[in-house]
This record gives sequence, C-alpha cells and structure tokens, in this order.
Amino acid sequence: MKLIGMLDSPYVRRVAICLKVLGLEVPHQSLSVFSTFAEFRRINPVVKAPTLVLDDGQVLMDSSLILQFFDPHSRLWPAEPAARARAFRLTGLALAACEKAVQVVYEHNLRPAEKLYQPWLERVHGQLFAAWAELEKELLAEPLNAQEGALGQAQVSIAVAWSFARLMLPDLVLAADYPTLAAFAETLERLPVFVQTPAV
Ligand SMILES: N[C@@H](CCC(=O)N[C@@H](CS)C(=O)NCC(=O)O)C(=O)O
Repeated sequence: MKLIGMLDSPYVRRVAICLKVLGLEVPHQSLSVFSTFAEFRRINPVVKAPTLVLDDGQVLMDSSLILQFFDPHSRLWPAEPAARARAFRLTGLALAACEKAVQVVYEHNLRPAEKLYQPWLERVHGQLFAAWAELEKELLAEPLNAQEGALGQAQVSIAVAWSFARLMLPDLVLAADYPTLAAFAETLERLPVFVQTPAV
C-alpha cells in the first residue's frame, strides 16, 4: 500500500496527519502532480493527489474517500449526532477553503498573467473569504478541542487548510482578519503529528 502526493497539498497533508492520529503507518511517496506529472500519471492516469495504491493494485483517490477507507468506524468523527453535524460542517468549510485557495494558486501559477480572468478570480476570493469568515465565527462561538488526543477530521482539516492558504497566499489571506482561526491553527501546528508532517 502507498499514499502518493506532496505534503504541500492540503489534501495529501490532511490524510497523512489523520493517518498518524489513527496510529497507522502507511508508506508515502512524494510525487508532484506538476513536476513529476508523467510518473504520477503512470500510477494514476487521472493525476490527482492524494492517490492511494492498495496492495491488490487498486488505485483510490480523493482525500475524504481515502480517509473513509482507513477509518471504517469513524474514529475521526464525533459519535453524538449534533457534534457530528458540526464536525461535518466545519470540515466542509475547510475543504471548500482548500478548493478555493488551490483555484487561486492555479490561476496565478498556471495561467499566463494576461489571461487572468478577474471576475472569476474575484468570485473565488469571495468564496474563500466567506469560508474563513464562517470558520472564524464557528471557532469563536464554540472553540474546538486542540489537544492531540482529541483530534478528528474537523480540527486537522481546518488547521491544514489555513496553513496552506497562509503559505501560498500570504498577501491575500491575512491572520489579522481571522485571529481565532489563526491562533487555533498555530496551536495545532505545534502538535507532534503536525510537526512530523510538514507542508514544506
Ligand atoms: N477533492 C479532492 C481534491 C484533490 C486535489 O485537487 N488535489 C490537487 C493537489 S492539491 C490535485 O490533484 N491537483 C492536480 C489536478 O487537479 O490536476 C480531494 O479531497 O482529494
């Protein structure tokens, strides 16, 4: 079995951290969907990170599905329905923030500057800021447990999404605008499972 993808991808990183939280050791190969596109494509023709190659050769993709594969009893989610709904909501916001941040990065890094489409970029910025604003409100209203023993998909996904955005879009996503979120992510980034799984 092998997990494939670079830890600078928030999707790969959230899987890698969650695997550690679950106490699972899965071999990891750092292949890039860009600089090692051809090699990646030989493993997964769709070239999506993360990719998980199973021992029987089956190739899975999508971070949420890969995590579901490794966590059949939902240890990374609260069991109580209201807490579970909140964890799903927060994780959904974090994943939307990842998606929008990745879109902004691709827009700037892959498209020639003269071909940037400003109305699209503004729409994506608005969606990204909305996701952070919702998360900021949520964490302010009811803090999440940031202790290593209490980590689930919600905490991991929020912190990973935030750190990715701060790393890749430091002038767009400002810590001062979302202080609760920034402090929460900073706390998690100091935990051993995060430190052992660096984005860079
Ligand atoms: N919904 C997917 C998103 C994965 C994703 O978009 N990963 C990026 C890397 S950050 C990727 O594979 N990019 C290459 C591409 O889409 O062509 C997940 O949760 O795994």
